[in-house]
Amino acid sequence: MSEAGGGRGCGCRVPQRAPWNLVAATAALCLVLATSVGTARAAPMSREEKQKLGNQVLEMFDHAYGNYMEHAYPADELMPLTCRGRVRGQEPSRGDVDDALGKFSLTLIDSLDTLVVLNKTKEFEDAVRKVLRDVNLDNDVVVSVFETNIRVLGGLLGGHSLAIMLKEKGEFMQWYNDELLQMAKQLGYKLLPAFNTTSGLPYPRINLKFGIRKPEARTGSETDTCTACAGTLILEFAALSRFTGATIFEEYARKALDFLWEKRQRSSNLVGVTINIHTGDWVRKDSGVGAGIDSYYEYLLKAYVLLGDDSFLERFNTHYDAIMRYISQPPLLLDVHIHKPMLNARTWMDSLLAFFPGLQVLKGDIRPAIETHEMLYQVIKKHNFLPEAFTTDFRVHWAQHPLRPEFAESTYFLYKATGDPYYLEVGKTLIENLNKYARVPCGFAAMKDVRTGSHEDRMDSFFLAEMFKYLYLLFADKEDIIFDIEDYIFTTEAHLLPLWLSTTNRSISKKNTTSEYTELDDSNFDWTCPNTQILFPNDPLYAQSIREPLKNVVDKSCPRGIIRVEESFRSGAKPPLRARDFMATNPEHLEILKKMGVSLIHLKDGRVQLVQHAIQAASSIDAEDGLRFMQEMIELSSQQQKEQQLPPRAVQIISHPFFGRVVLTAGPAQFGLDLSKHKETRGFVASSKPYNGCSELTNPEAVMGKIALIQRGQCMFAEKARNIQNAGAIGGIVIDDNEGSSSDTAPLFQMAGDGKDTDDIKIPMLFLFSKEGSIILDAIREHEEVEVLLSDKARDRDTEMENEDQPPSENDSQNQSAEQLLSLSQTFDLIDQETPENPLESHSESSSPADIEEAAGFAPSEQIPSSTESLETPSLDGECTDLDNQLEEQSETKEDSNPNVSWGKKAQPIDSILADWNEDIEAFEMMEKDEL
Ligand code: DMJ
Repeated sequence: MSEAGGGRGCGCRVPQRAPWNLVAATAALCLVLATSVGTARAAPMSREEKQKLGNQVLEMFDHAYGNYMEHAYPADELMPLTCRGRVRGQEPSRGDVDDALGKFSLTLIDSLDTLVVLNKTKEFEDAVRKVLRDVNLDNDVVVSVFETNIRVLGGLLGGHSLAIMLKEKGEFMQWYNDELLQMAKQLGYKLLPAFNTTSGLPYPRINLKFGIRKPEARTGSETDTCTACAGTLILEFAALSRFTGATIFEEYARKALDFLWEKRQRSSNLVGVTINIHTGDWVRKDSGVGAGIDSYYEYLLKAYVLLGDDSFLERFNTHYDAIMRYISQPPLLLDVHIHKPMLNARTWMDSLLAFFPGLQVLKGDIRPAIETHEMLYQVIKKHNFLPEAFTTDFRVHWAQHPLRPEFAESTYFLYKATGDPYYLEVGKTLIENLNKYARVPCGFAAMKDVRTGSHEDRMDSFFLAEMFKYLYLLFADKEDIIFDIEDYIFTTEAHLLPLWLSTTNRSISKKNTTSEYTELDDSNFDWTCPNTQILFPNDPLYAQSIREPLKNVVDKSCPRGIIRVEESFRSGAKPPLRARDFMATNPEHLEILKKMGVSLIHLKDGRVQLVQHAIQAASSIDAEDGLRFMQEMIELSSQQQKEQQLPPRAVQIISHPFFGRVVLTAGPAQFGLDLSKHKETRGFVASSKPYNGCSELTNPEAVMGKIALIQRGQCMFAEKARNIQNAGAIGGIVIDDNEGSSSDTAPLFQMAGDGKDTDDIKIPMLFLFSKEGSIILDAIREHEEVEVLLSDKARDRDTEMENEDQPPSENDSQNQSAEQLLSLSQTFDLIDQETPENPLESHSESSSPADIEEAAGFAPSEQIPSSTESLETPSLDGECTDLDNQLEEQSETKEDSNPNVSWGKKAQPIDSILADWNEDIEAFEMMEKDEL
């Protein structure tokens, strides 16, 4: 990162148009600085410790890169579980994710400049030769323009930038003659047909060989693209133009940016997530800083840094002001609607926004960066990784984690800005978690479910391009890197482009950009502080003082709505009442309700009905507040119903040759032993007879003391459980009878009881879809004796079981004792709310062969109800204290009951482990067709 740009217009001032919270933040800062002496902080890390961690990063990189080169190259990516290359067309399609793969040895190209940063100059030289010798950019394959730009074009340019740097130093790359740049230029020309639209926004995909629209191209009919997809080209394209003198690339990228800027929503200055490339209409009008938009903002600021063009800074600052006004709700960043920016568009955040604190450092706005980063770190501490999406009260929304680097990126930049060793400790945790949970014998595997620890057979190229770079740089001192990193800017894929490009081939002037810009005055630098290498060298306690109030923000989270202080500041009224805070017994709340046009009716059965009539509100602002209040109440109710649901469980195969490496995501049961409260159940598996488990078992001797496998269907789940329990089974796994079903493609559900008392069922019961179930069935066929562990979360196969597991989400639920009934007299059709994924539906087994499944009583409706629908809402009072106590109690119980689990792997000699692993790989290969 260069600090050059952020340094313009120095002066860390209170912004003139500052929202209330930032003014307060600035005021608080003075107070904090005066009182922070003596506040506990992370101890400084010794040079030895930093070097040790740096070496660990190097070893991890070798493990990832070495396995890619040995087992996958020249394929695009490594499949670390099956230890082979991912070749597009030879594997089942994963949809859009595969559009990054162009049969151009993606991981090798994406890793080029990482090799130099990590001081692996010889390997770099060798890698460049391989790229020049082996890579073909003319494949008949449809690729994403965005991904090809940031990973391949960026990778080639980063490689070229460091190749010429090394050549100039005189020791390495003496033979190099701009060959990578020539390849980059070739690729640049291949991408240009994508820009053949009236808007200048590129098509999202292109055929590397046939371009767009030709019959052979198989692409070109798309109408929409994401904002980031169209707005994340300028760094690579401008660098290509300036390196080569061919101005066309920079011109095209500028034109696309100009169009997006023109299309911003003028009243909010926000952009939507997707746009029609022909009409310029916003297709998705929600707006955040994560998926779909993220790097558009990043590239505006970095384009200013790299190209020195004020127009980019002015645009960035305009957007940033809007982001801080509407989206930033520290420590959260929440999507809003571009036309109604005071309305949240989601109740969850995606993991891509974790880059934003890093960008805020570049901007010079450190305080919110520290806050958001701290919140994200606490989510990570809870789940080991950042789940792809998590709710505003920090529950998992999408459980995958494809080893994304954004959080490491922000950690690095915050360390650079603050010098606070706390961020080194954060980096250390990231390293530990990667080694403990993602490392497999053949690389690092993405997490399929952070809650269970199950893996996916993928290691994305960005893991090598970004993660290792940022982690290594975090611990490196200046002398550990063979060049001055400050002379370069990081692209969104962490490729390095030299800052001297700003003065090279500047033939593209502002003539191609919109001409509305005036000379920037001071107000354009509101929020901007001088961004020197260490922003607070004399006050390392600064960051600590900002983190301190947030230290329990996730663990002790009492789900709350977000208070929109700006709104109340604007109207001069009290902040609008949030659904979370509402108490039907509070006279003040009732008064606010009345003002908002919401009336409250006490029903005979003690419940309460809420009805809103906008025309009865005191003003249009109050009516809007009322509308939002009702909307929040619905979301709250739906969320809390969801919280009652049980999280997924894990079935882990622990016997030879699996040794815990195979973890299957399983659905829980609403009856039987609760695995989140009790220690896990471990046992050998045996099929029951009859296999459907719907009558007394004819093979009790086979299932006695074992975990019985039963097929789904024909009778209720509870009936199956009773039959196997009577036969002496210690647990049961129900396997779906719908062939081909998988937790990859179908939402998991929990097995409901039979509507009667199920207290007699004492054994744990889990559900596996057919594909996961067949892994166990195949294992029995192959190995006869198969031992599994049924638990709430996969256990670490190498070490003792973790003691600090999550509190079960069923207990996160709010106290439901005092029911309130909410009904609405208004249909909220003006809110195009995204329907959140329902992670766990609830099913009851049908007794009919047709297998009719009904949602259990408390399965939530995700729909916004119409006027006649009603919702149960929980007690809204006093839940925080109770919840905290519950959680503490639970974690104590858990610690007490957790035994150590060891598979004896530690005692195994290395040869035997390798032999086991080979067998393991064979087993995986057998499962290949099942898309493990
Ligand atoms: C990377 O490819 C880039 O950082 C991109 O901007 C979005 N995120 C992925 C990694 O998560």
